[in-house]
Amino acid sequence: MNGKKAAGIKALDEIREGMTIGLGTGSTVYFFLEALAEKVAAGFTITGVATSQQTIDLAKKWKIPMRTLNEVSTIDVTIDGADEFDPQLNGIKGGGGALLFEKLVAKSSKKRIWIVDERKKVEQLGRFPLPVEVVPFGWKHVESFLVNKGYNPKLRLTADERPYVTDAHHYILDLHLQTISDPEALANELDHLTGVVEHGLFLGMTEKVLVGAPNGTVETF
Ligand code: ABF
Repeated sequence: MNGKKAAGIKALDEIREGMTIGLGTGSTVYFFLEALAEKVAAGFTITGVATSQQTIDLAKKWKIPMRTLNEVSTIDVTIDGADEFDPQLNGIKGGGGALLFEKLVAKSSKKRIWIVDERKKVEQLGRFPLPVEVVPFGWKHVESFLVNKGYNPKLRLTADERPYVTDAHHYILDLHLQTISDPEALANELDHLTGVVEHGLFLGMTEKVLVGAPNGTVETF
C-alpha cells in the first residue's frame, strides 16, 4: 500500500453517519473518496461538498450524495490534501489548482483534516512553488510586481502550453521561493495585492494531518 492510500483510508475514522463532509482535491483524496463510496454503497448516509470539478466527477461516478457549498449551512469535517505542511501545521495547497474553492470550503468547516504522504512533511514551507490565483485581466502587471519583489513567478501552463484556467476561470502564478521565512507576512502581502484572488498559504487552517507511510502505517500530527 502507498502512503497516500493509507492516509486516505485512515481518514474514514473521522466520518460519522449523517455528516456533511468537505471533499478535497488530489490523488490522496481519491483514495479517501474510493473508501467513502464503499461505505455509502453499504448504506452509510453522508452529504459531500466538492472543492473542484474533478471531485464532483468522482463523487458522481461513485454515487456519493453531493450538495453545493451554497446549499449547506456548515460542514462538519473537510478531508483534503496538501502539497507541504510544517511543524506548526501551516501548509501550501493548490498544486492541483483548486486552492480558491478549497479555502472557501475549509473556512466553512468545523474541522479540517489533511491527508498526505511523508514527502509533504517539511521543516519550512516554500520548496513547493506557492500557487497564487489571479484574474486574467492585467495578470502580466501582477506578474511584474511579483518579479520585482524577487518572488520568481511562473504562469502555470497546460500540457499544450496554454495558460492553465481554474474552475473559477482564473490563472495561476506559481512563486518559486525555495523557502518562506515569514508565511504570515507573505500571506498578508498577497491578500492585499490587487488582482490576486487567493494564494496557497493555508495558515492555521487544519486541526490534524494524517501522514501515510509506504508500509501502510499512518502518523497523526
Ligand atoms: C489538493 O491536494 C491541493 O491543495 C493539493 O495541491 C493537492 C495535493 O495533491 P496530492 O494529494 O495528489 O499530492 O488539496
